[in-house]
Amino acid sequence: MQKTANSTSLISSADVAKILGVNVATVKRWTDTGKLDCVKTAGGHRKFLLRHLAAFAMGHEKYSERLSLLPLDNQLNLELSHQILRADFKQLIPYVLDRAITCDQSAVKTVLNGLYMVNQDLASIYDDLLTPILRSIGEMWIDGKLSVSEEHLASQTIRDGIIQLQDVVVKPRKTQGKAFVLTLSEELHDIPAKMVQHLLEQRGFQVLFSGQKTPVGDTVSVFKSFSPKRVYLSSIYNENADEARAEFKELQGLCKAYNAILYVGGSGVAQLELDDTDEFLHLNSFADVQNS
Ligand code: B12
Repeated sequence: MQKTANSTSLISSADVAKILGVNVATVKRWTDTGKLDCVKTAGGHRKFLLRHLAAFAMGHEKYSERLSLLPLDNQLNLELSHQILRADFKQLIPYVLDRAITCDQSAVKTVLNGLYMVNQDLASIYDDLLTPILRSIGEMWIDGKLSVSEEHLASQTIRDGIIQLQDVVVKPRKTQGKAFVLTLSEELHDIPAKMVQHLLEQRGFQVLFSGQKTPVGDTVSVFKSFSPKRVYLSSIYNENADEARAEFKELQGLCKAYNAILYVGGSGVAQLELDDTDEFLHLNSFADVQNS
């Protein structure tokens, strides 16, 4: 039977010992000393979530470099687990693209969770692994190699993999205030916005995620109720550039009125033909979001 750990799976002490390459007694001692978080069942058994392991791996490089991912997914073979350990994107890009096109959600989740667990930089997973894969899905659709519905299936498989990662991403206790992440009112592309959300949460921002098709004119209530310090607009495609530009101007006005810094990114920004007198910060990659 297929067994694939995802963000809500409860992992046993025995499997955690195998993953970290230590014995069960050590795992139990680490939970007692608080070095490794866990949850306890009614029967007092220790159980672990992926985010507990991710937090431990993030704080203990010695172990993250030699994690065994096999207990996490019984479909995983040694070669693939080594590609994840080495973050070998050259091999992983065609593999994940193929798994996305065949709607193999658990294979996509295993690669994303595995990369995050071995401390691979989240912005790099988004910039250097998932962006090329999503662009290839678009090219295959344009070249007629994928039908519209197959493009939907493949991109949604990636989107689901990203969304489940949200519960694995380690969020610092200290918060940095609120950040509002949106797309304009005619935009259906929200996968990059989800990536931005995770990167900001990983930095300690509380993210107000309104995602697809957000009518800017209606966001006054968000500024009033939540006073976000930062606003991130993701723009990938603008059906009507003039209307989109007018909406952008409205958003700019709101950011000015409510003292929020406006960040903009995405392949659709060029369509807005914004001139640099406009007060906003144009970011070109998820690494930029991480350093913004
Ligand atoms: C998935 C997808 C969809 C899905 C969206 C699902 C969802 N929930 O997101 C669906 C099926 C709904 C869809 C619909 C359409 N789509 Co579409 N879609 C895509 C696809 C395959 C991936 C989009 C994506 O997430 N890319 C990943 C991002 C990360 O890549 P990127 O933009 O290059 O990002 C880089 C930078 O821009 C930056 N970045 C990106 N976003 C952000 C945001 C911030 C804040 C920052 C700081 C940085 C940043 O970081 C990345 C660098 O590492 C693209 C192909 C492609 N090349 O992207 C087509 C694509 C964007 N779609 C396209 C089109 C034409 C459409 C439709 C009009 C098709 C139709 N006729 O119905 C509709 C329009 C819907 C609408 N009104 O928005 C075209 C757009 C062409 C253009 N720009 O003019 C593309 C490029 C396909 C193509 N090759 O032609 N689509």
